Amino acid sequence: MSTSPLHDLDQKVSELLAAISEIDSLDALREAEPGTIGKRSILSTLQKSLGALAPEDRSDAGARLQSARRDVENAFEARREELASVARLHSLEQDRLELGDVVVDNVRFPATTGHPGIIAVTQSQLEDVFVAMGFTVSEGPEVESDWYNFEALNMPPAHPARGMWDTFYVDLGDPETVVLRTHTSPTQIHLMEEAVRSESLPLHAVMPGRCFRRDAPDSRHLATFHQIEGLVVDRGIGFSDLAGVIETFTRSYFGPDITSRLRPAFFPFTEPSAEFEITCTICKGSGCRTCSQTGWIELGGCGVVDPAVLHAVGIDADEWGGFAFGFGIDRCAQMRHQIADMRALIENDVRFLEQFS
Ligand code: FA5
Repeated sequence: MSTSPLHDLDQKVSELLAAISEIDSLDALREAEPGTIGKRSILSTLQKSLGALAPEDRSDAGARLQSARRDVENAFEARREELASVARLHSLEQDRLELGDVVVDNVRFPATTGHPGIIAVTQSQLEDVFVAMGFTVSEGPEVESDWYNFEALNMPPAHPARGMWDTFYVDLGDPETVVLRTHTSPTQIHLMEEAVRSESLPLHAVMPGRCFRRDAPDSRHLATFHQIEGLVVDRGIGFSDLAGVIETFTRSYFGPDITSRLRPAFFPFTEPSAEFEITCTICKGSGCRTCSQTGWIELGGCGVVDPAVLHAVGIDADEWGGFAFGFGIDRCAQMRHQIADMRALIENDVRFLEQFS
């Protein structure tokens, strides 16, 4: 009786698997592949020899050989992934920059590590305060359509209140239809739309982010600055809930010694509306250049969400109400750290920045 061509198949397969696991480069792996599973490989030779088997033995033997081939192919694939990941790590290691001390004219300047900037730190402190009060944190786009920045916020085209924000327009689509957002309020609209889509009202969220206005930089203004928006949409919400949140925020962020006040104001998307001010921390209220001699600094605007805004996003204003606010993050940082001129935040003077490391 002649021996089956597959009598030592298991042995051969283990030898092949062992050999594959020892291949130590992607090039060597590529070279080994044709000889192992290609046309002239042992496996293909065995495949051809199956023709000599009795017809009733052929299908079992074919299945065994197929399974052996799959094992070997899988071993190639697994080894390829291992070697590729080793190669990736190696290349990352090679590309790594060694940032050490710098020596100039025999003077050694020690290497320093970076740290988050004052605005990033302030933003995360503000988020922490609001998260502790039960708010979630969301972000929205910095480039907005006219609809999100103005129209959905109850400012139809040519509405005079649009003049409250000196706007940068983006040269896209029809003229004056795409803007760099002038405030974080459009993110309210995105959030409410999403809550309506996913039927997930009520909503309690803060939305930090960068804003842009054609404001001439001065001691309290920059052309690129940051706001943190707040929005609550719930049942039975009123102005007193808003006042409570603002009071809690002021105490948590600035401490119990800071006095705050709400003054009646106008925003098209809230009614009633207010401006939120605190005692100027630079002059402690006696009047200085930073607060234009008033003793107060405006940190943000706020109010009860106008039913027209709820209507624009398809929320039933008879069932739901809400309040919203938008505070300047740069202003909060300025007041907390008593920075007399906000332009210091963007001058990149290392001596200034190092104070906040
Ligand atoms: C608004 O932007 C409203 N969207 C706020 C709001 C939200 C009202 C929700 C009602 C409900 P205002 O233009 O006043 O309002 O800006 C709010 C705050 O952003 C200001 O008090 C100030 O702290 C900050 N801010 C505004 N413009 C600048 C600027 N150019 N540089 C730095 N901070 C600024």
